Amino acid sequence: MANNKIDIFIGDITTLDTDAIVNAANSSLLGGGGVDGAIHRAGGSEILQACKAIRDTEYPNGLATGEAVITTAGRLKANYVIHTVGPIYGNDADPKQSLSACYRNSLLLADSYKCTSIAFPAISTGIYGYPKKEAAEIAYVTVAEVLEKCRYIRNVVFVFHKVEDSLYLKSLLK
Ligand code: AR6
Repeated sequence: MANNKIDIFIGDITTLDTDAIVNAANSSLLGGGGVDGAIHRAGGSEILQACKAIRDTEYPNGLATGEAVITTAGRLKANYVIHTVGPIYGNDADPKQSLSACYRNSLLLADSYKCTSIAFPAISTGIYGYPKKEAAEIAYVTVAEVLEKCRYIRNVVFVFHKVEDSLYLKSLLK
């Protein structure tokens, strides 16, 4: 049962000491607002340098929606930051599929780095406008399914900035 591996945290994802934290980035990988801005501010310039290197060598046209890449976490307590690009709600042909891919690819990437724990923000639910309840459902269903395939991940933390945003996911864990 996946539920005993899933937790909820209310607050700032940059304070967590999970092996990996996930960043709701944009395709440029060069930073932005929201959780992306918070991670780059708290983690320092090492993260941006690593993102630039990945972009220059592997993704000159930017990272596609739903894909994920991994970098150092700089000064953060986490060991890695996984950068994924969520769908822009209303702009994406199949936002459900893309959002699910963000969770799947991030989780599998963390597992391939032998991470035992990972924290996710509510990808796409801020600036990118995804309805929060639908997004929480996709996050939960995807993570529960992909956890079955993970060898190392023992703990997934869903991070919400506000208590009210966490309630639906909390109801799914009961
Ligand atoms: N800790 C945890 N959650 C947070 C934090 C934080 N420090 N800050 C915000 N949230 P958003 P998106 C929540 O806008 O919708 C950036 O400019 C927030 O309440 O960060 O995927 C990127 O560069 C919301 O529920 O990400 C992209 O251009 C959730 O995190 C674009 O925004 C996601 O909000 C990505 O937009």
